Amino acid sequence: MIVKKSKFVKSMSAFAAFPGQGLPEIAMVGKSNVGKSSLINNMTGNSKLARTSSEPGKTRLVNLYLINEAFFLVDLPGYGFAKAPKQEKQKWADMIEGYLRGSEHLKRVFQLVDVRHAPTEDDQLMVEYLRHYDIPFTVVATKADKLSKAQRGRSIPVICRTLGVQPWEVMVHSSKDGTGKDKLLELIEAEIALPVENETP
Ligand SMILES: Nc1nc2c(ncn2[C@@H]2O[C@H](COP(=O)(O)OP(=O)(O)OP(=O)(O)O)[C@@H](O)[C@H]2O)c(=O)[nH]1
Ligand SMILES: [Mg+2]
Repeated sequence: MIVKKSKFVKSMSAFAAFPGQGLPEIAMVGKSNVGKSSLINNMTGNSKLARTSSEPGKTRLVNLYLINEAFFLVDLPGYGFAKAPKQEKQKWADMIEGYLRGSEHLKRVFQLVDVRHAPTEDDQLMVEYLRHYDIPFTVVATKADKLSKAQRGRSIPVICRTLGVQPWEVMVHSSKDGTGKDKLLELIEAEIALPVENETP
């Protein structure tokens, strides 16, 4: 798929109706600073679409981006940012959960993890949550540019074991050099072509 058009549509602090609702949605989930917003920018080829930062805790709302007038990429706040005030962390968790439970058109979640590190306990809880609510997800091991191929070969099995997924289910990605971007876009293309069936609870 070629992304020809991408635009910001809406930010929301709690799940609510939004313009264009009904089109399929693909959401980014992962700990703070893992690269969720960067992934959206990389996939759309628009480095200014979603705001990113080297400091964790940049995305603080549910942000919707309309792509090719055909589907939404949904950027979510991160979890696991230890230094954030407790109240703020709770707010972000409520937003993530509110969106994941509220959206009727969520087709797939991209569960981001840092390719360099074993997934955290929060990552494991998130994956358990997605499984529990039958939300299809793909593990995206990002920041791949930070490791050699050999190093990735050692770290992917750790990610697989920790999250209970198979190696061929993990998409290796880098927002810096574009590794894996085309595969992710193909996956989205296949996903949005499917009819909407089981709506999330
Ligand atoms: N080298 C490298 N850096 C990356 C990659 N993806 C993201 N980054 C950097 O990681 C930092 C965090 O990226 P963001 O996209 O803002 O992360 P986020 O997950 O949206 O973070 P929050 O909004 O705080 O939850 C930024 O400094 C990015 O430039 C990548 O693939 N490779
Ligand atoms: Mg972000």
